[in-house]
Amino acid sequence: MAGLKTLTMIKPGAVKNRHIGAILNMIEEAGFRISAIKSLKLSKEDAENFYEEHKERPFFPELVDFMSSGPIVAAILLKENAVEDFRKLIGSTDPAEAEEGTIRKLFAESKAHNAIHGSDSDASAERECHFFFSSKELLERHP
Ligand code: IDP
Repeated sequence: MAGLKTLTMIKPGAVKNRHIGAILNMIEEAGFRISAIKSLKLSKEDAENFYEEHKERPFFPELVDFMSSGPIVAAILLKENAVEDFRKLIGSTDPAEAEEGTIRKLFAESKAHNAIHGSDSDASAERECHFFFSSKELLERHP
């Protein structure tokens, strides 16, 4: 059975451009329950660890610099089929390829500065939720 949770980050560009409220509204309107949420600034080391799987990619230094350039909002989202449904809501990595009405189409500035993150599998969601939240904050609630 598909998992019930996913992890999102509203990235520094979207926070700076004051899109937190609009993005959280879209997330709730799409049927996700926000079960944990916080605003914080990642260090370079935090960003390197979070995106460890991309460390050999040419864009890795740019990604780490961007993700540690300002505050982000991290949240755990609950819904049936959370990972797949949330990837649909955010759209393709490159906003030029994202469908109309998706969060990245509306708020991303570029492929590198693409407004929002969504876990790409249930295993990633599990790892990423623990990256940001303590066991007390990780209380399972029904979506
Ligand atoms: P995803 O976030 O849609 O799952 P990934 O391929 O996992 O996309 O890449 C992680 C993040 O790395 C992207 O969200 C984007 O911020 C950045 N990124 C991916 N590809 C490029 C690129 O070609 N140039 C610059 N940044 C990129």
